[in-house]
Amino acid sequence: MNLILFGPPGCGKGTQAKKLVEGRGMVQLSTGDMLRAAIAAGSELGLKVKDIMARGDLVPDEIVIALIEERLPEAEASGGAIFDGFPRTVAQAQALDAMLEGRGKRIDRIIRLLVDEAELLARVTGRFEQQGRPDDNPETFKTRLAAYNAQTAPLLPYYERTGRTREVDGMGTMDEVAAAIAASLDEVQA
Ligand code: B4P
Repeated sequence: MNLILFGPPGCGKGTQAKKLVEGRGMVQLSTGDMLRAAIAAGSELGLKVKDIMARGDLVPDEIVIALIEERLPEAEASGGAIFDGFPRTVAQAQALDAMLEGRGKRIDRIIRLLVDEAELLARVTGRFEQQGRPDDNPETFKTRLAAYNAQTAPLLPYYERTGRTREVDGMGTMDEVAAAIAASLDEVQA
């Protein structure tokens, strides 16, 4: 099964993806984690994206599409992929569909996590205080939210047309949200 966790920064995509990896043996494909690893390693890619991410802007489509393409075989060999933070633009969604189609696969479920803006800000600010991730400061968070609203939210109608999108209340505890996601995935597998 291939799943997209969809929603604004701080809605719980990364948190829930990790739970699914533990519970279902799926592979988490987080473009944010891959980009942060490249920055930490000081690679050419890391140098290219460091300032873009620190500003809260999206990195160019071709970079993240290539990162995902490289990891698809690994996900296919396991229980499937959890796309976390990808796709974030219509061009990325189209590229993902083409890559999966070429492999005889598709996106089986899109889970949209619903969390209000005050809660998003509280979560990201909390993580900034604990971990100091540069793009989690309240000012940069505004830019990330604006990028989500302008470039990523327009993907919703694209996926709604497939009939495979489900909304999950992301305001509960991590375990409550995980249970709601599990119920939605069991429906696909039933
Ligand atoms: P990401 O790493 O994807 O960051 P994100 O959208 O903020 O999601 P994240 O996974 O961090 O948050 P989560 O909800 O898990 O992207 C970072 C940057 O990378 C982007 O701004 C962009 O520059 C670049 N990028 C990445 N992918 C890209 C792409 N495809 N195209 C272009 N650019 C790309 O967690 C947030 C916090 O909430 C955590 O501290 C967590 O503990 C807490 N939390 C989660 N669930 C909770 C709950 N139920 N209750 C209470 N707290 C909760």
